Amino acid sequence: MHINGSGNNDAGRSGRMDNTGTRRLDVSRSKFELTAIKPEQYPEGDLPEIALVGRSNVGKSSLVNSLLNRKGLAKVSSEPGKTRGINFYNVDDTMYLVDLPGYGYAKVSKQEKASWAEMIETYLHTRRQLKLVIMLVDIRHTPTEDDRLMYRWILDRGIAHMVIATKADKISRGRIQGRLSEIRKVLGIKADVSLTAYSSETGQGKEQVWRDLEKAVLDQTVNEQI
Ligand SMILES: Nc1nc2c(ncn2[C@@H]2O[C@H](COP(=O)(O)OP(=O)(O)OP(=O)(O)O)[C@@H](O)[C@H]2O)c(=O)[nH]1
Ligand SMILES: [Mg+2]
Repeated sequence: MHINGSGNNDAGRSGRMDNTGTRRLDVSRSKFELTAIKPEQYPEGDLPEIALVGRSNVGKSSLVNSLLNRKGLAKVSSEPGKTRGINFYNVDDTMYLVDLPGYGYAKVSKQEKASWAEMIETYLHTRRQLKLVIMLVDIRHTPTEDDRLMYRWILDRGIAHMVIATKADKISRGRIQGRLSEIRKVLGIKADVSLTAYSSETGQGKEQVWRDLEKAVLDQTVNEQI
């Protein structure tokens, strides 16, 4: 399979083969499918899933829109706490991008925080279709305690993952490598785990991320034993 995430759709529609005989993914055929609060509501079927985790306001929903070249598909807001349930985006009937609620949002009640944490953990820990977690951090900031806890949780459970440093357009190009090194150090990201600077505004990093996703979708599942 080759994912055509560039916005150039000359590769054709779902199921068409390119001249090397591999199937091409047409990201223009993406749609919001459903919002789930509990596992019974997750989509049926066996499509591979790629989940986005990160603090509230870090840019998860913007990343969905950017990767799928669709401005208003996922709801974006400058107010943290926009995405509340687990939102499933069907990409060309081939995979789902799964937008999880953000953590670390101070303005919600303790109870609501606990229920979001449970929603996120239940999904990550039990979902058989989950292939990869994308953890997002803001390139401008040192990862927070919440980020470190989240990342440790991913590591402890052996969940296949990659990290994206968002809002790269907000710093100068010359500062990007330094920020990535610091994030890698603070979170303890191993050398073989990809860490990509991304901008949903300019599309910087998009090709690299699609390449990583393509590989992940072809790989083993995270919760294989389930
Ligand atoms: N400049 C810039 N702004 C961004 C980028 N990504 C997101 N933003 C902005 O950051 C704010 C939050 O973006 P969202 O995509 O809603 O963040 P989220 O992680 O989905 O937030 P929750 O749903 O609250 O968890 C919005 O105002 C976006 O326009 C980026 O790459 N560059
Ligand atoms: Mg969101």
